[in-house]
Amino acid sequence: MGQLFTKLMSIFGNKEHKVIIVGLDNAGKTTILYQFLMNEVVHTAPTIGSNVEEIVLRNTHFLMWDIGGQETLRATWNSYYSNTEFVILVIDSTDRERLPETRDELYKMLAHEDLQNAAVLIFANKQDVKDSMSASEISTILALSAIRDRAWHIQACCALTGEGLPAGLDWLKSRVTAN
Ligand SMILES: Nc1nc2c(ncn2[C@@H]2O[C@H](COP(=O)(O)OP(=O)(O)OP(=O)(O)O)[C@@H](O)[C@H]2O)c(=O)[nH]1
Ligand SMILES: [Mg+2]
Repeated sequence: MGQLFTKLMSIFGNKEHKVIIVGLDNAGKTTILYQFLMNEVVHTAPTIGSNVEEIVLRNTHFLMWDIGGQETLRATWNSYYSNTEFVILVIDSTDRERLPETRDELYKMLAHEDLQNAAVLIFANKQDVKDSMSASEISTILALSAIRDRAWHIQACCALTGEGLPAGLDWLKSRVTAN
């Protein structure tokens, strides 16, 4: 009965897909979440804890958790991992210095047992800033091509204009359909 209910829910598009949005502080996670929700730029303050919103894309429901990225908060990220289908990793493409720190956080997450089935979408954010790193440069530094045990995708974007965000959401949706 439970299984039938789940099946019917998925046929009618009501299943909620859990997404966590992670990345270092100041990457633009909260800005992206509210662009998804309202198509506008909200004034943000550093997130302490998390924000959660339901984003609906053509009948597919995503429950998105935007988690604070300050160093002291990163130890709490794993309390959000269970039942996560998608990880969105947001990168400040102007922050060359801390890209190795992001890489460490990424590989720590990928090794976590609760995320073994999660696909990963990487947003190379802040592409509007001159001299920001390109998506392919970031991809090389993060060694993304070495990730073979799950689906991943990198997308250049600018959370202030929203450019690149719909393409990222489309990728999430395509993965839902693929599963
Ligand atoms: N130029 C530019 N600034 C951006 C962009 N996206 C976000 N910002 C700015 O970056 C700053 C941090 O954005 P937030 O969304 O609060 O960052 P966060 O990742 O949620 O940070 P924490 O909550 O501390 O983890 C804000 O001043 C945003 O306006 C972008 O695409 N381009
Ligand atoms: Mg935030």
